[in-house]
Amino acid sequence: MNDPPWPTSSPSAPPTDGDVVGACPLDCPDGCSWIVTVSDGVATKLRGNPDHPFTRGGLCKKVNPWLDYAAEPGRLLHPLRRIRPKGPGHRPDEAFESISWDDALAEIAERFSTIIERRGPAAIWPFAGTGNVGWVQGAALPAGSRLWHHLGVSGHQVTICSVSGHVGLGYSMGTATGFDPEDIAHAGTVVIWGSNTLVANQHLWPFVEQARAGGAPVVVIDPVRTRTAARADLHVAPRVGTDGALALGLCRSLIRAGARDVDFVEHRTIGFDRFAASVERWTPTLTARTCGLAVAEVERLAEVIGARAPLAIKLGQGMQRHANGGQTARIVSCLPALTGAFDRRGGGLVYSTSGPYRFNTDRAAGVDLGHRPRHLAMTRLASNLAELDDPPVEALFVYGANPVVSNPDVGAVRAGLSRPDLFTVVAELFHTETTDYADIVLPSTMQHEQLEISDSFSHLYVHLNRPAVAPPGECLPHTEMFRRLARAMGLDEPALYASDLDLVAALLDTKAFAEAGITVETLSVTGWARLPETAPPYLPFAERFPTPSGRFEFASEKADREHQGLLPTYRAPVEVGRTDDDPASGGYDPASGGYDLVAAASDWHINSVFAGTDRTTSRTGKPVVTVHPDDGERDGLVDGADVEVFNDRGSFVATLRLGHDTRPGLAVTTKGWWRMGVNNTVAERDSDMGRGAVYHDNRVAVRPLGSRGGRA
Ligand SMILES: Nc1nc2c(c(=O)[nH]1)N[C@H]1C(S)=C(S)[C@@H](COP(=O)(O)OP(=O)(O)OC[C@H]3O[C@@H](n4cnc5c(=O)[nH]c(N)nc54)[C@H](O)[C@@H]3O)O[C@H]1N2
Ligand SMILES: Nc1nc2c(c(=O)[nH]1)N[C@H]1C(S)=C(S)[C@@H](COP(=O)(O)OP(=O)(O)OC[C@H]3O[C@@H](n4cnc5c(=O)[nH]c(N)nc54)[C@H](O)[C@@H]3O)O[C@H]1N2
Ligand code: SF4
Ligand SMILES: [Mo]
Repeated sequence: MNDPPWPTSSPSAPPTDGDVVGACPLDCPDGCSWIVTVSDGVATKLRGNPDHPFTRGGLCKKVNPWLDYAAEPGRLLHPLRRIRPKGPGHRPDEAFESISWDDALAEIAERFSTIIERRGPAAIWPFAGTGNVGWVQGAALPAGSRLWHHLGVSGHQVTICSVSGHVGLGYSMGTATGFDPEDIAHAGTVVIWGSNTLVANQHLWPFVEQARAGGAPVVVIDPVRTRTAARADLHVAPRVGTDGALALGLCRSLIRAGARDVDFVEHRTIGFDRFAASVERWTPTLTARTCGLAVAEVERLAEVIGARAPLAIKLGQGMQRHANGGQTARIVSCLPALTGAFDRRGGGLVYSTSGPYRFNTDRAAGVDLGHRPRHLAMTRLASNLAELDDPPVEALFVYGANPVVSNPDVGAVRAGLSRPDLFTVVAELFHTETTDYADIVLPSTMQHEQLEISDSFSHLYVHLNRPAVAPPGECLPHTEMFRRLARAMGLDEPALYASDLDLVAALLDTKAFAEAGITVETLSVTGWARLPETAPPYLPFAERFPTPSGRFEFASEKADREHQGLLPTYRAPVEVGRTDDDPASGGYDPASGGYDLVAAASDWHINSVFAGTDRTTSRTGKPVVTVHPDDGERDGLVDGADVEVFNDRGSFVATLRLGHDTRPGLAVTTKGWWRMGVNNTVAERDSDMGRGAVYHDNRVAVRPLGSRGGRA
């Protein structure tokens, strides 16, 4: 039971001295390559890898103090067992006692085995989040897949982040993987749509500036005047959730202005005529009214995006966190199709570069070991805990996830996690609001202490992250936790005991990697390599689109069969973006008060990582919510005062700021804060496609703290 977690002489063994290449594990598009300097077995310095073509030696202000973060006094170092009732009522040092790994694993094995015997394996739900998005330890595969397949437990759908956009773009483009983000430097016009690039994807920015230097105007479409929007040549701020209408209006204008690439549309697309007929109703007047813009703004935007080819759209995740998010992404992709931009370097659309089939994930995940009886949506944690029977969820294994902060409808999540019959294991780095509900807490390694392979959703490189130092205390990588759990459960399937190096080898076991000469050994030296079959200039659609017809599909029979409409069509969001005069909108009267709420990426944390320890909060200050001064005056809100933001689902408290960087009727804050509870107010509803979350489709009211009144 007490074997050292590492084989001793291989790329997975930490050295005593020297520089070790690795990569940031966080759920950030940039996927930075890094170098850790080790001296006498201690990590003394972390810096960006200057050789990396996309991240070019940079990290970010969140991750620069990574080694300090790893050494914070609150770091979990030993397994813990709960000795007080679940919930936030007790400090962690009162709520838990330290136990040995053997005792922790024996208890988990015993509970899991009993549950499997009584209810069947589907009663166990491995709940993997995006705290680490690598392919060995993280959420990408996720870690433990072989054990989960072998046991036949419930499957876990990571619906929390980007799925609606993936499904929506799948109908039109066949994939959400678009152009090489580096190629945005070659764009004729850059449109950054629903992405706060300077905050959430900062290493893309130099390539945007390169395009600008070449004459490309930079357009940002975001209801908020973000830092990125402030740097644009043109910023258009539609009402939240109305981008689909805006894109349809732009398609109509481009068609009418003769900006269509006739050859591309004829030979590389299907359904254009029907699509063109369907957008006729989206006059600049209807578009402007639906989106809360001036007609002249819509016309100007159409002019700018039609003027210089090729058109490059960087689509962010923000604009698909809505009830209509999938359809919106699908509509936006029609713009570069109209102008034939997909065929040119620096043209088209990019949402995410993470194509799922680059690694041999089936082998690494052990899909041949068993099947998963059902698949549970991550963002439906509360309702799944409350409502499922046949069988109910009786055990959760939570790793790299902090659902009490990150999930929608946190009040209902807390209620579910409080169920006395639920057995919850949480593997973590620190105590979180989620460990408040754990029966057993397991201490995890951090990236510089483990072997990992990763890629990115904004570049086309693969990384090997070598462990630089031995783990502190009794921390273990997830993979080792699952090997030991398998042993504690008495399982004898050899595939469950594959080493981390075996898992890396399984991931790289494809013809494409072999032909490109990319192996563990080569990656151990450089830390990164260009993904096979993506040599620049990378034009993913040069021959065909991976759709059923092989063409870009303005009209999609697949979408039609799946009840998503043959043609992309605008539907109003459920809670936000309502207008008093658009019949499709639910008839909201802006004079009556209430706010659309957007809680997007913060500069200082990445989701809930770095958001909770004393040192990080001393840098970040308190959470802020910004509203327009006109609204503030109407609602009696004072700059700098604490306010309560609420709706019938719940509330949170933040410091009010009055600012012109938001539109009237829109309140803006950031996600990830611990003990703030922004997601108390968010509904646990599915978006239109892929069961995605609807974080920015949220209606709230704001009132001075301690007062009553106001309505959502
Ligand atoms: N209101 C609102 N809410 C949102 C969003 C939004 O836009 N608005 N965005 C959503 C999105 S896009 C996402 S991806 C989710 C993310 O939500 P989650 O899946 O919960 O992921 P994170 O908050 O990134 O990290 C979760 C936990 O992982 C832990 N962790 C980090 N590294 C490791 C590790 O190596 N091992 C282990 N065991 N733990 C680790 C961290 O300490 C942290 O507590 O949040 C969503 N929540
Ligand atoms: N610093 C930092 N970086 C991060 C993260 C972080 O928490 N902090 N999170 C990471 C993760 S998990 C992800 S998924 C990505 C997400 O990063 P982004 O793709 O940038 O997504 P969001 O932060 O949700 O929102 C981006 C922008 O969309 C805007 N937006 C919201 N609703 C709408 C809409 O209806 N229309 C339009 N046009 N815009 C809208 C918001 O105002 C916001 O400025 O970033 C990653 N990078
Ligand atoms: S969080 Fe993003 S920008 Fe910061 S180091 Fe990690 S990958 Fe790079
Ligand atoms: Mo995300």
